[in-house]
Amino acid sequence: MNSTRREFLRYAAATGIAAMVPWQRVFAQAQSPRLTKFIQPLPALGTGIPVATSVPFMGADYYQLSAGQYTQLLHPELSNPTKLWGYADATTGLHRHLGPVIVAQRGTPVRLTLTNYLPPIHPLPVDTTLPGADLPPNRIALHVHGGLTPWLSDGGPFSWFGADGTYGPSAVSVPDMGVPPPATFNYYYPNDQSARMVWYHDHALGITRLNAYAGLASAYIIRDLAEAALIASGAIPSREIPLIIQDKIFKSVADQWGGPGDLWYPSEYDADLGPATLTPLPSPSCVPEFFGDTMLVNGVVYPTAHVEQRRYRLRVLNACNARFCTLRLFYARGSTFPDSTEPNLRRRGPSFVQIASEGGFLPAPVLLDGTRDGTLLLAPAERADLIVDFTDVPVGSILILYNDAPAPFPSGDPAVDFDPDSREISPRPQPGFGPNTRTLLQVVVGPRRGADDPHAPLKVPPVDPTLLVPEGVTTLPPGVPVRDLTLNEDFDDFGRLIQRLGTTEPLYEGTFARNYEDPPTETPQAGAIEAWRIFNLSGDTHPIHFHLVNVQIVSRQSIQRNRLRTLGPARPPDPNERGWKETVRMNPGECTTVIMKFNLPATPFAVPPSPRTGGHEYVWHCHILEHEEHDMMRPLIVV
Ligand SMILES: [Cu+2]
Repeated sequence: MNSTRREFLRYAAATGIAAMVPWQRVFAQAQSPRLTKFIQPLPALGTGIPVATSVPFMGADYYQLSAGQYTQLLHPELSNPTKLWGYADATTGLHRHLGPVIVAQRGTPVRLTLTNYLPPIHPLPVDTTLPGADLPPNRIALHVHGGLTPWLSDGGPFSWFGADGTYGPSAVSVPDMGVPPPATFNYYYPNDQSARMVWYHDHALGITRLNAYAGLASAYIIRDLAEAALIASGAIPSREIPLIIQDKIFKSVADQWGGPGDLWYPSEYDADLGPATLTPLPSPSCVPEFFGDTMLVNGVVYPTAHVEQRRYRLRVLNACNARFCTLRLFYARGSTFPDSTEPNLRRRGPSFVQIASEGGFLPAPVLLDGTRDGTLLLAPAERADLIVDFTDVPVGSILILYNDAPAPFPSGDPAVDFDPDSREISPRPQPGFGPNTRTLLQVVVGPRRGADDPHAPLKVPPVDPTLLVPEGVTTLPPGVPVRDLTLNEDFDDFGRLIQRLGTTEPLYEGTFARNYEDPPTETPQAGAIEAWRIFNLSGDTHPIHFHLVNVQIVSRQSIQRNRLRTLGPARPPDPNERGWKETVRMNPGECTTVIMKFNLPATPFAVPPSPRTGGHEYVWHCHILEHEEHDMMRPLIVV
């Protein structure tokens, strides 16, 4: 049982709201079919995951992408190919789940034309009571997550465009490329950022969680000369494997949204989760979080990677809607099925050395040795750039990439991981098969073929740009303006759980929470430095994502229960949270202080203000997509 949520609800009960939360109900109401683990190869960049192609145009790399519906068999034992929405290179029209990846160079802008071919019926249940969700469901807004992007190309929720030629109130296409044809939109990305892996995904108002889950997401890799020099010297391995992690549920039986093999997504809110004061509840209804039961890496269900006895660079992205992941390698229990698919938790595999996060290279590499304190934790949208050395792993060894993060985080119940070793699940999950959210990837180690790679001492370039607060310091520089903000959990008009951002001034009775569409309150000046102290008054850890800016975590500090008062010492960020980030875990009962500078990107055209809000319209929000959409997002308007 989720003890913090239970605690929260006990608090709610003490204040007059009676509620009970059976943990099972937080989770899936349907279950994926049994699928054999690790019988498909891991798609690699360029050979399984397509890379988008570009042509030179107007001083930029020019991409033409389309968004459309297609089907793909994601596991040979699924009874049918899965109906997906996704991006495709318009020059090939080839759709593949999680493609195409954009590879950009620092200093070379990208121009992108996206054409919307999506059909008017969404493949997933749409709750039309969410703000904006009563509009046609085939609306899209392409957001480069982690990009330093002019607001009009940021793909914010109100910058959507429909397949029917309609546009959202903040949709402003790039001004120097002419008026785009209907159902088409032009974007401009300066790429004036150091090397890093960002990603792009849909962000349209009211349907972001569904569009991203249906497949509108891919990676966007920015390279630069400093990184190239480190690779050439052998300080960073040249063999690079992206690992994009997602959790899904596949239908076993047909329903009104699709047939067996299609993606399942909840359509009913469980009244036991909250007081549910209004009945009937909306149907379809949003849910507090979506947790899948079947894990995909690079778009493939339970894949296998074959590596040589060498060093590799793994570029990990948690692209789940709500699931956190803890990641480490264990040796498999044995070499024959099903032991080859399950970890031996007493035998740790090679360590990770983390060299970069969302905002580029860390100030120093961080060893993650797979012990309890040396486990990589990634919330939705967080990234980790890892070096793993398989040189001394015996040929023929089988390793399992293992995750045991509770869902919801941090206090979910491990019994719902479909762990075959759990005594709490009946019937017991079977070793060797999904559903199972603990085993993500099998790695088979083979002999090195060809020459060894160049080796150089592992080092990383200086953090770019220089940090605003020196490392090891948990106090703010004098004179920096501080905003106090809040993360809140209560109930919406139907009595459903709702998560919202807020200030410390109540706009509504009994809560600091504000709706996304309430007037903007975070309106920094362009070029200003600000510190935000964000008090988490809810029961969950929220990965808070900032558009436009990278932030530096200054400290985390305990807070007095449900009060805006800090207690005890300020703790520095974890070693692998130093440097720049744009998605920051904010834990329950803590105040997280971040500092950032609101620089706007340079563009070859004049950037008009947002017609809807004025200024440069961005957002900040929780990246648990079900939270973001209901309604944990606020405008960020740079003036
Ligand atoms: Cu959240």
